[in-house]
Amino acid sequence: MSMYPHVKFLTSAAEAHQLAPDSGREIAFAGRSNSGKSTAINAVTQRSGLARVSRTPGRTQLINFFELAPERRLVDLPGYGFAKVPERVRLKWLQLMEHYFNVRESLVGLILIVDSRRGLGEQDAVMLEWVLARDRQAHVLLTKSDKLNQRDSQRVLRETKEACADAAVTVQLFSAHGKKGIDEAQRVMDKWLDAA
Ligand SMILES: Nc1nc2c(ncn2[C@@H]2O[C@H](COP(=O)(O)OP(=O)(O)OP(=O)(O)O)[C@@H](O)[C@H]2O)c(=O)[nH]1
Ligand SMILES: [Mg+2]
Repeated sequence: MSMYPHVKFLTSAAEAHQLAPDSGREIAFAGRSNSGKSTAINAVTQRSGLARVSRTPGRTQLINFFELAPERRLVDLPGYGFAKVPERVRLKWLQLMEHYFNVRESLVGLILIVDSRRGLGEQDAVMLEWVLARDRQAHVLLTKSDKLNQRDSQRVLRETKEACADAAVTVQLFSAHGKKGIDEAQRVMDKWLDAA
């Protein structure tokens, strides 16, 4: 059963002044375009239609806020790393993200979504730096692990743990399609949100 039966879409922000009120606690989901962010949000909230899943990478250029319970939110940050995005769009993304990570008091942790077939990228490392600089925690989901065999998934898990050798970062394998690692991700989120 869903831990958050009343989860609902709250608001979208394209500009800094449109962010949801900064109170309570929230967890941000970030990752490359097409890494499986929206699918992961749907899996951990057990609501298949909550965050839109697109086959066209980079479509989500908004910060989308979802309310899990009063004063408890999930945030779907716009994806990055999509080659066809114009420079002007990329700069706007950068400004909005820097603003978000700088000001957000209610942010308790970052769930970083990384396609397990690609591994941790440069921009992923920057996201981790931003959140660690604010003394927040991070949890990496190596998504789409159903696409890898046992040996390769264990290798990418080990390599990612080595690359994220900071006490505030944890890493796990995840597959929304294979229903793998959903409980583990939910436990981390519940702990961060103080819901357990
Ligand atoms: N095999 C497999 N495919 C997945 C999994 N999770 C997501 N996908 C697929 O990956 C594609 C992108 O998923 P999204 O959830 O839309 O990714 P996103 O990161 O939200 O993408 P943007 O919002 O466009 O940046 C879709 O075609 C999904 O069906 C998974 O666990 N396994
Ligand atoms: Mg998405």
